[in-house]
Amino acid sequence: MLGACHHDCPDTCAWEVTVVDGVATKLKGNAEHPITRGTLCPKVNRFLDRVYDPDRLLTPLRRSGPKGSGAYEPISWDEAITEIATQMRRRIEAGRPESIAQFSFAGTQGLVQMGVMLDHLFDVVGASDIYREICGVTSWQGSADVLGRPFGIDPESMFQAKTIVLWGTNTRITNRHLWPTIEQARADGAHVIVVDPVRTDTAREADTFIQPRPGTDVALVLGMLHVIDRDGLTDPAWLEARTTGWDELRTSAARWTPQRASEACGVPAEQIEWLAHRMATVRPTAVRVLVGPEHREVGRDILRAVTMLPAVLGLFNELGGGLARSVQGWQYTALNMPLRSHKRPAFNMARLGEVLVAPKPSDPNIDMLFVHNSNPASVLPDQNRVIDGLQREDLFTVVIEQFMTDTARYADIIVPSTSQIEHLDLSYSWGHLYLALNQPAIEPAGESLPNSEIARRIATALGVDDDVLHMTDEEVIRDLLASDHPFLDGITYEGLASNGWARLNIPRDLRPHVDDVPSIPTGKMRLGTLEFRAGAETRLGDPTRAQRFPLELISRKQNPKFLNANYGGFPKHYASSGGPTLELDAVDALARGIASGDLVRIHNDRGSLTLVAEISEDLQPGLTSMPFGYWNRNSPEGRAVNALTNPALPDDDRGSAFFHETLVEVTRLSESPDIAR
Ligand SMILES: Nc1nc2c(c(=O)[nH]1)N[C@H]1C(S)=C(S)[C@@H](COP(=O)(O)OP(=O)(O)OC[C@H]3O[C@@H](n4cnc5c(=O)[nH]c(N)nc54)[C@H](O)[C@@H]3O)O[C@H]1N2
Ligand SMILES: Nc1nc2c(c(=O)[nH]1)N[C@H]1C(S)=C(S)[C@@H](COP(=O)(O)OP(=O)(O)OC[C@H]3O[C@@H](n4cnc5c(=O)[nH]c(N)nc54)[C@H](O)[C@@H]3O)O[C@H]1N2
Ligand code: SF4
Ligand SMILES: [Mo]
Repeated sequence: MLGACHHDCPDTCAWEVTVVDGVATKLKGNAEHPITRGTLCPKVNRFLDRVYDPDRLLTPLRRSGPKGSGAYEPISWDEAITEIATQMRRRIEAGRPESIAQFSFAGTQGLVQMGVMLDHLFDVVGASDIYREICGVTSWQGSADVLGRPFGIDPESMFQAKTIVLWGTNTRITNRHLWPTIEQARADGAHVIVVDPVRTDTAREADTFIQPRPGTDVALVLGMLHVIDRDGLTDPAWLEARTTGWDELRTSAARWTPQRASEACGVPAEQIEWLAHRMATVRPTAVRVLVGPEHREVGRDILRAVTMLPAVLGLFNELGGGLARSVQGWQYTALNMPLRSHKRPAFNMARLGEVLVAPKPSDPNIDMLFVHNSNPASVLPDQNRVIDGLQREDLFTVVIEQFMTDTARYADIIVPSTSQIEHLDLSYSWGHLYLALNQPAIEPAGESLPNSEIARRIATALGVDDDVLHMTDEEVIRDLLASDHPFLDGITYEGLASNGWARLNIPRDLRPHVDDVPSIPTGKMRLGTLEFRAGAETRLGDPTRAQRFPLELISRKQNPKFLNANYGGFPKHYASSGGPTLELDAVDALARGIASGDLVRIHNDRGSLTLVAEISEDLQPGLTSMPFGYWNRNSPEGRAVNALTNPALPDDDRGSAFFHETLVEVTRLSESPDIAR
């Protein structure tokens, strides 16, 4: 049976499931799919083990012990739905539907199971929503500051590039199916450059690795712009016709000699000069970004600065060049996306802990939490407060899940959801321009149900009479495809069902922002003043705090067998070390008397963890790193890296939390690993 991966991964692979006597026996990448090219990835190669895992949740459950204890008893679907509907109705009838919060993210990216039905249900009910902005929105904003609606180039077109800059993205790990395109370009003479504060697996395979200090990319870009202007590397006709604000930008850059930029960002001045010249002169030049640098106070500034390079140099002019970012915008434009009410009260998802334990006057007063497609106890910053909130006795929590995650353990009712090979869905991609139809290959495990069906059952129990909530999954997909947008010309449900996938009908020679400027009213990219600043929780930004917590902590997606927190409870997916380690630079380790293998305590005033140290040559002095994705059970404290990370947000409560701007101290522990938090 033909299907597609549901993970929040830019690759959206198409797959084939072999089924024998109702049992899925083999899962393999679709060989015909131009991006998948027949292979999946180390996370998903053993996905069938996950589907048939003995710990899979198979019946609805009611809590039978204290919150967090994991003690549950099975109940019937009727009991579960009745209880959920009763709890919701009580709040709706009391005139406070906003005390119910829907909390969801991208556990599945299939459009039906990710949202359509449940979102609609909570829209109709008037429950509180969250700004689902932990990923991608800050990047979008930074690029939008320059490009208006920041449509990126087709990443597949990068095979034509001669210079490829992977700017703060760990392609080999996070976007592995782009690598063959990069290799193809390289075989044709392209030079691949990685800009990252960490020597990542991708950096190791690059032709040139550029290692700025964390959060200093704006200084690096200002130095490059200085060189670009000084050496006349711009095309005045392009700047005049296609941009505004070049005069302000060159004034900003005038003071940033390569020497000064080097002092701020740590990249040698000669390398700054070289990168500016290479990008400007050996073209087409593609700049690839995803989300890494966005998880910072200066994340939007960094993305804006990086987007200015293709704008100033006119890199969009040549096919294969320009800014290659998320292509979600193309996909959502093509599809007939359901209308959302957008009238619900909302708060930024990264503030869940605060909203539950110490709400601001403007926050809704939440006493019912409905979680699906997300694992907030694991993925959010401020983990200690998130868990304090989930422990509130007066909070009624419902979780739809496949496994007893860090979040599910605090639920009052857990209901089991189907896996991707058990339900129907339409998969879009933010890493390429292909749609895929995921058809169910086997019957649902145990009593599990698709999220959409759970929404329909709750709607029926609540007596909500609404057309959308009566639609079948197939009808929803047909409706998504029923737009008259030319990008969908020729793409039908039947065609997808027989072929599995289809490329959006976007001409391969379309140069976004050149042939078609879909977004900026003036048709001109916005440059303007650019300033380098440091985030508040960094060594430069807060020297006083840095005296107590002198190291910066980054928590990346570095495990090839993890996908966010999906596999962090599956020991077969762990790194060879057997669990998370804290990576330290040799200079910092020496100063603290720490050797590889020592037990250390990493802490700040938000939390503390005990784990094994590993001296790494991939970092730089002052920078530590811990992988994101391990479940909380992997430390003696029952917490993971997000117990330490910075939950601060932009003033308008929008965008990503500042995860990577986190100051910590690390100390060598003597004998006992047991410490209080
Ligand atoms: N420290 C640190 N924290 C981070 C990040 C980081 O880099 N560092 N990255 C951030 C980013 S970019 C992201 S996107 C978020 C990810 O945050 P989330 O989207 O919350 O994380 P996931 O682990 O991808 O998925 C959550 C859950 O969805 C469930 N799920 C899968 N399919 C279905 C389904 O069909 N139905 C239901 N009901 N559930 C399903 C899975 O079992 C899984 O437990 O984390 C953020 N947190
Ligand atoms: N194996 C695997 N693949 C995944 C995921 C996963 O968990 N595991 N998660 C998926 C998801 S949800 C997402 S959003 C994508 C994310 O994909 P990426 O954006 O590629 O991954 P990240 O690990 O978030 O960050 C990428 C890099 O940003 C760097 N970085 C941090 N701060 C800065 C900075 O100030 N400047 C610069 N230049 N670089 C900086 C980090 O060191 C890191 O190497 O990956 C997806 N793919
Ligand atoms: S997680 Fe990403 S790379 Fe792996 S199968 Fe899914 S879409 Fe492909
Ligand atoms: Mo993400």
